[in-house]
Amino acid sequence: MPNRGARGRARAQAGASPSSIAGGFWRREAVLKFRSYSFASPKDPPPASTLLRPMSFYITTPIYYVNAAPHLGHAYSTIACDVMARHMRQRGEDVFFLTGTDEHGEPVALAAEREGLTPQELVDRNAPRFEDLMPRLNVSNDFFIRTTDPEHQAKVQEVLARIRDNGHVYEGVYEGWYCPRCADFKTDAEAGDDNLCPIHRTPLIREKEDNYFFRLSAFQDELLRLFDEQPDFVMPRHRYNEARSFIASGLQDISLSRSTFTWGVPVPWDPKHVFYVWFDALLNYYTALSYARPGEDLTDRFWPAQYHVIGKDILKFHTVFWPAMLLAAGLPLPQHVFVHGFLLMAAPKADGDDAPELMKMSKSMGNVLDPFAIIDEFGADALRYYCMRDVSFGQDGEVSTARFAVLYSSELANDFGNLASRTVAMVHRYRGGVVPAAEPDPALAAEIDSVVSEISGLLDRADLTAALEAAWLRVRRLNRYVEEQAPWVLAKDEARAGELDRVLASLAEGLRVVAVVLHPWIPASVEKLLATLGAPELDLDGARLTAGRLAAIDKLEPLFPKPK
Ligand code: ME8
Repeated sequence: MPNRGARGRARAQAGASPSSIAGGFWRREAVLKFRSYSFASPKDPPPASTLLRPMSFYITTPIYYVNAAPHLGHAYSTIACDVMARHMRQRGEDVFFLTGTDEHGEPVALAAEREGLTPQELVDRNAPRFEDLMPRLNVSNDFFIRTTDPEHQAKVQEVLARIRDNGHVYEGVYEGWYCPRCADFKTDAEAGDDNLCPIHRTPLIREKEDNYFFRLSAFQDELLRLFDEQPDFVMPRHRYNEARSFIASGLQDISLSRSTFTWGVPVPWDPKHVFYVWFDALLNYYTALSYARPGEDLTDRFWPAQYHVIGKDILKFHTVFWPAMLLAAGLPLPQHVFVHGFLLMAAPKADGDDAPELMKMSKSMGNVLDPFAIIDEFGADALRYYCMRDVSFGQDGEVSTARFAVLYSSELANDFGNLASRTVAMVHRYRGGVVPAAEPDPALAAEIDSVVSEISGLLDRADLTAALEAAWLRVRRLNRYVEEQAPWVLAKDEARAGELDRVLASLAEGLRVVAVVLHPWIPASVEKLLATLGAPELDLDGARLTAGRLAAIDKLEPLFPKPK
């Protein structure tokens, strides 16, 4: 088996995050936050030795199945995590951001068989499509895990053997319904009268096989206690309620292994079995830390995760199975599972009716927006902005190419692009390309500066849409300021030169500050703009209007040009 870990390690170093951004204010805030939740031990205050260290912030996307091509839904979760990771780095936190691919299980084995390939050949061909998506999206992941990495597999065996040693595994026979497309077992109630998968509407398979079982039922009370004690364990609230009622309705033991196919991580105590793909997959969040950096184990530094970000389709696995597994292994639990909604897109109705129906974007429905095509035409920033702006994070939302085009031109090109162009142009026209060292307008400064703490508070709760809106309010405020102050009028009157200096300094500095806070959403455009302003620093400590911060600036090409 090729050493995928080594390939990933090379990427991990190339994509390593800037770690030395100063962050005095944020560090003070960090020490007030209790970062790890360990169900086994009471919440103690952090030890004094951590007081001067940045807070570690570990965030993960789901790992994606490789038996289909990546689509905008995958890009969506990944961009969301990237926004949070980049923001935390701006606060000076110690960030680790993980994404990757889920490569075992029956669906992959079946897809390989259909194509006349071995499963390994299939995953080696398809995983790079996902890995290549990351730089195209300008995503700053610190590692890309593949569940076929030998280091991952060894760690999965170690943790699951520990769960068995702890008495939570027994041997039995599974008889019931199974959906190969979900890689999930279904209860009789879910199978209904027609024995169809409630998600895919395809026939379920009646399975009878020897399995090892995980004693999920034994964790019901502990899980309920976790939910009661940590009401933000699952976010947003309606997903918390959904997960809690699933637990409260009674938990059944679940299959831990499969014995009718071999494409998976072998069960070390009985190699006729492979682990059920979800146990292998969920553990990626934990195993990656042990080998993402050559010769270094990052587990103590980053475990437990602050945020697992997932779509609502995999809520049960992450909010019920996963914490139960960690409790069974005696490992600390993540702080938050944030469950976002689906991107929906109009799809032709199956019955040939003309009126399209809004459906979850998915390959099998044929209603997929191709992220690569959008990036080719408009750039990654435009895609990133659109995804975070148009669909309220945590809710379902419709996406369409028409709406994308509207927001590109009205918000990115007009609101932000024009603010940048005209600010830079006026500094050149009226002051020879040098930003005056005047004191910025205090009223405006107060309105703009408050964006930093506002966004930080919102992103602590993963409220990505509201945080972007908070930044955009300031973009609009600066555009209004231009109209209110009318620098072109001031420029006609030599006696008002001081006023013009102040207006230009306020605008240029205001633009710099909103650009810095917008960096997580539209990093390439912001870097281009900040380079023009001669102020490339991204740390949030420096994101406040400051006299004399800017001096000579360059000319600026349009940030969001009309598409070709
Ligand atoms: O479920 N809208 O992988 P997967 C929003 N391997 N997000 C979407 C989406 C849509 N229309 N479609 C997909 C798996 N997603 C497992 C996960 S994790 C240990 C194992 C996103 O390739 C969303 O995050 O089916 C969803 O949860 C995930 O892709 C499912 O990806």
